[in-house]
Amino acid sequence: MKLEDKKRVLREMVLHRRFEERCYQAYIERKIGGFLHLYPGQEACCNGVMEAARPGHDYVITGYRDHIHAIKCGSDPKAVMAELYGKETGCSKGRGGSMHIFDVAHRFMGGYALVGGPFPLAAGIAKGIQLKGGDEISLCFLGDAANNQGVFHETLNMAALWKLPVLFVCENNQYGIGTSIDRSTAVLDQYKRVCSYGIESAQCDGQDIDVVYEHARTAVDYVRSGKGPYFLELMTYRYRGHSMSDSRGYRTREEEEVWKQRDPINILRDRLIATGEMSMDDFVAIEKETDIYIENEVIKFAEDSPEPNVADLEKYVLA
Ligand SMILES: Cc1ncc(C[n+]2csc(CCOP(=O)(O)OP(=O)(O)O)c2C)c(N)n1
Ligand SMILES: [Mg+2]
Repeated sequence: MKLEDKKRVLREMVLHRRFEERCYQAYIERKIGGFLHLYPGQEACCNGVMEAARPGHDYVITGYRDHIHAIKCGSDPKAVMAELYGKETGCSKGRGGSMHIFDVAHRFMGGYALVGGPFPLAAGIAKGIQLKGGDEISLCFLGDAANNQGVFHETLNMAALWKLPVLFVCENNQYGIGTSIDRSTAVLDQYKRVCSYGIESAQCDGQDIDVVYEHARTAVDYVRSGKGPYFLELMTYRYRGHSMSDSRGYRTREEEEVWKQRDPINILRDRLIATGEMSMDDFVAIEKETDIYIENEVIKFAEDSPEPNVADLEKYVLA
């Protein structure tokens, strides 16, 4: 990644972290309802892969932990926050909420609540690209536990058979809700599971964005050149609970601390400081500017936006 890009991405990752932490606060204040799955700890995954791809041009689909993927594709953080607030100005007009961020204009093809649901949709998008002859690729970001759904295997088979331009990104954060991967999954290395379909794959550190970026470049280039699907497994960790009602009784605080020692934002920040590209004061200033932006623009927009009109209840409902 070029130096200028690294500085920009650090700023973006700070926005992603603070945006999510502000969502947590808004949920406690009962401004946001329903389910809320947060992304802190995993920022290098989405950012590293998307820096190697073409946000807004390539199609992206993911599960319910979806706010940051949408923002990375180009969605306005204000429209994402308004969606979480259930407001008419939200990117799904307040009808979707946290798990159903959607922004076709930026080719963010949605967050989905069904675990594994996006697998065949990502393959379908890739088939569409193939039929039209475009140079886009389809990116499918999902968790480790999603790989235990039958649809994972059906999708891999067809994707390999038809050489579809789809990159599967497994954000392996070691848990599916409160179940650790070693209690749910027979083969712990997810990237090995796709070998039986003849799909190229790799596994790497998901906390260091430079490592993610380099692996993602190989993966993206492979898929875009028409060779078929690729599966990239990123080893990562979510700091907060699965959703909001999760006291994390299934894991130790010591384990969490070990992962926080390798925080993706700190890794990039410290590298830029070590090479003299920025100072700690510069970083603190970025955090402050970000907080002001989130408060004065993002939150304000969501707060000030109108609720959906009750008379419009059936609008946008397809039956
Ligand atoms: C089809 C289906 N089965 C079960 C659930 C309940 N559920 C919600 S999240 C989840 C775990 C998913 O974990 P993972 O794929 O690792 O993603 P992560 O939350 O760790 O990002 C489960 C079982 C669901 N939403 N959909
Ligand atoms: Mg998981």
